[in-house]
Amino acid sequence: MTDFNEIKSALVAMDEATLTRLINAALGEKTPAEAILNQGLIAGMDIVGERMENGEMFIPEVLGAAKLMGKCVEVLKPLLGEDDMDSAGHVVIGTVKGDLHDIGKNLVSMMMESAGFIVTDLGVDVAPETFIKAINENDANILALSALLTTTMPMMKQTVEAIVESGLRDNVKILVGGAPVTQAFADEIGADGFAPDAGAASKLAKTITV
Ligand code: B1M
Repeated sequence: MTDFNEIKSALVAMDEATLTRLINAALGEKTPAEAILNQGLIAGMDIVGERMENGEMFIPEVLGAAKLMGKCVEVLKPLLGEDDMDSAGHVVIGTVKGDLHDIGKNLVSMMMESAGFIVTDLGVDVAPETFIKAINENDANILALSALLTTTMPMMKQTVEAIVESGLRDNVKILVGGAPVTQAFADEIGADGFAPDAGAASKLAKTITV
């Protein structure tokens, strides 16, 4: 009988050997891969996100847990139907044009994937037209924009405006974040939400798509 709490704890503790053993045992017992993902790994990452928000876990640990989660997802992926992976939605994410910072954005990307989203990560220095192309091609329902420089924050506004002009605004929820970004700025540029950190971003993405 699979104990999902053990899987959650091993992920939060970043105990790769135990986690691998538990997942293999669960698969051996014919526990469905989607149950391992949802009740074990995603539930574990929810705890990581909460600890990050509370200042109980720090960036290197969160990155470590997210990377470990990614490894486990790779193992489970062939056993999951596409519908299971798609259930949370499709996120297009990138750091806006002119900005090369990607550490925080990568963390958001990983947390979104860990929360069950399919993520198309466009990298850094992403122009508005590139975001628009990716939203169209992937039929994305969430756009996540990152900016670390006060000088590139106006590019977030330009990106939102370009999406309005493209006619796609009603198709996507736009979330923004990055060290200099605030809720007030998100409101000002007409974004749908702001998240101060990666845990909050994946939580917000989940609630906003419901
Ligand atoms: Co740069 N840099 N940098 N830098 N850099 C800052 C941002 C700066 C604050 C440093 C400083 O002066 N104190 C400053 C900006 C000042 C300002 O605008 N007010 C600065 C500067 C000036 C510059 C250059 C202009 C320096 C120069 O060349 N003269 C230059 C600009 C290059 C460019 O982008 N065009 C530059 C370059 C670089 C490096 C390339 C050397 C490197 C980036 C490497 C990389 O990313 N691969 C770098 C770094 C590392 C930093 C600092 C030190 C660290 C940033 C970081 O990775 N933090 C940074 C100082 C600082 O922030 N303390 C600084 C860790 C990361 C996990 O946090 O990115 O905030 P963060 O992400 C968080 C949240 O913000 C949030 O979740 C993440 C996880 O919790 N979040 C989102 C982020 N994106 C989100 C998207 C969402 C939601 C939440 O969507 C929904």
